[in-house]
Parts: sequence; structure tokens; C-alpha cells
Amino acid sequence: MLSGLLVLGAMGACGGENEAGSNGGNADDGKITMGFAQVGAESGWRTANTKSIQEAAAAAGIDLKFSDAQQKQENQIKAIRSYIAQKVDVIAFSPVVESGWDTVLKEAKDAKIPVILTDRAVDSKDTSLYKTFIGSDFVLEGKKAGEWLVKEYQGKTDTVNIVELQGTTGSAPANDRKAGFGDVIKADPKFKVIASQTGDFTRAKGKEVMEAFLKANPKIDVLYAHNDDMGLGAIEAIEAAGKKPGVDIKIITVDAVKDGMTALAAGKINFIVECSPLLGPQLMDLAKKVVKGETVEQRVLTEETTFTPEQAKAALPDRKY
Ligand code: GYE
Repeated sequence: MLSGLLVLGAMGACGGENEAGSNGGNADDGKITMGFAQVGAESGWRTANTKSIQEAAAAAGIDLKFSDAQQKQENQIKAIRSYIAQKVDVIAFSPVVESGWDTVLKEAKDAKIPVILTDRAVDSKDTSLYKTFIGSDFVLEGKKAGEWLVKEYQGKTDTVNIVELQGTTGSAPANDRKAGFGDVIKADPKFKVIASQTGDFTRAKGKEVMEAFLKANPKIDVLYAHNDDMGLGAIEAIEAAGKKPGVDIKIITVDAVKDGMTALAAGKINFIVECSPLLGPQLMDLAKKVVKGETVEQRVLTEETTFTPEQAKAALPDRKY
């Protein structure tokens, strides 16, 4: 997937003094040091993503400095600044929201430290601020969710009342999954999104917001949740309200982590759009290339599928996360 054009004389792994001690970047041990600023630990997806990154770094012999921003942009910016101060060889991060990164990315660029975006995008106009972006096409994921719904209600004319649990406000997956879904369902006026609110990608918030949705809206036909965790929280709220998830209210989610797939196999979720968290190995390959100064593709897409209950049953025994 990657084109590997070697740029001679471009940035190497070494240069400048090493203030971070023997483990720091630019050490003479030939080992690459990566600073990774993770979003947090908000979901099953994130847990699997963190594990993939840590395991892949160890397997690739890359020295990983890892930080958890607890879903706060200011914490991520602090972590990136500390990686710059430590003169790591490469910085990778999954931006919690899309906006507001130009200043810190410029600081990394000025320090000649290459940056790789993983999982989520930034809206910076200046694409020279990062080397590459590896992750899913979230608009496509939203479209797949919408397409399933259109098929499911084909030939029916009654209004379909939809509630939506959005991911973290301002994050690329929340923006794009909403847009992709909206784009597909707007072709048919019977689909009505009657409520749409953030559940911050967590189970607890998903449950809380779904409780409010249920109280305010007597007729909900469909729940579209931007990730499995919020869907799983919502299932608890639906059951507590005496309704059957998957039957009284149809549920579509995104991710396909094990807990989501288990609920899908049990018929409590009706359809899941896969979003793979296993970005570690590709990230480490890209890191080695950019540290060597090789040119890499600006966008590396993750391959993904979708699951029905039957497909979830078949896939579950081998599911890694
Ligand atoms: O879908 C969600 C997580 O950015 C793709 O973040 C990721 C999303 C994922 O919290 O579960």
C-alpha cells in the first residue's frame, strides 16, 4: 500500500544533543524513539488500539513513550510539547478533536521531528505539518450505517424515528460518521433524526443520554450510535425502560469490538460497521520510513467490513479485540 520513494539527504534519526538520557530520542543506540499521545481510554476500541501500538512498538524494537490525555486536547498538546523537548525521533498521535493543532504541529516541524497522525484527522490547511495520516474513512463508515438502514426499511412508507448518539464533540469520527449517515438517509424523507446528542464515546454517557431520549420521545424506531460502547450503554437504558433492544428499537453501531459483536450475535444490536483499532504494525512501519527520510503516502487507509448477527457469530471465536 505504501510507496517508498527514498529521499536522499533528508531528515535522519540523529542530530542535536540528547537531553532525555539513554532512552531518549537521538540516542546513539540506533533505536528509534516514538512519543505517542493517545486520546484516552474511553472505549473498547481505544483499549485495543493502545495494546496494538504498545505490542507493535515492542516487536519493531521501537522505544515508545506513551501518554493518555483523558480525552482532553490540552493534555495532548502538553504531551507533544514534552516529546519535542525530549527530542524524540518521531511523534505520533490520535487527535481528540479536529481543530486547534497548527501551533503545536508547527513547533514539531521547527524542531524537525516528523509527526504521524493515527486514527483521527486534523483540519489543518497546511498538510506539511504532518507526514502521513493512517486510519479509517469515517464518512464511509457513516454511509455504510445509512445504507443498511435504507435496505432494512425498503418498501415501507411509515416514518422511521431515529435517535443518534454522537461521539466526542468536534472529533473527526463524530463529525464524519454523522455526515456520512445523514448523506445517505436524506434521500428518503421517511427517515427522521428526532434527537442527536453526544455520548462522548463512553458507555456511561451513552446510557445516560439514551435514558433522556427515551423519556422525551415515546416512539423511537432506530438508534444509531457512533461506537459500540455508547450502543451498549444505551441497551441498558432500553432494557431498563422495558423495551427490547434490537427488536423494539433497531440498533446500528460502529467499531465491532468483542462486546459489541457479542451483543450483535445475541440480536441486541442489528448491524455493526467495522472500524479496526489494530493500527500498531502499520504505524511502526511508517515511523521507520519517515525517520529514515523516506517519502510515504499522505493517507493510509484501513481496510474494513460490516457485520450482521450471523456474520458476528461466525467471526466471534477468532476476534482479537
Ligand atoms: O470508534 C471509538 C473511540 O477514533 C475511531 O474512538 C476512533 C473512535 C472509535 O473512542 O470507539
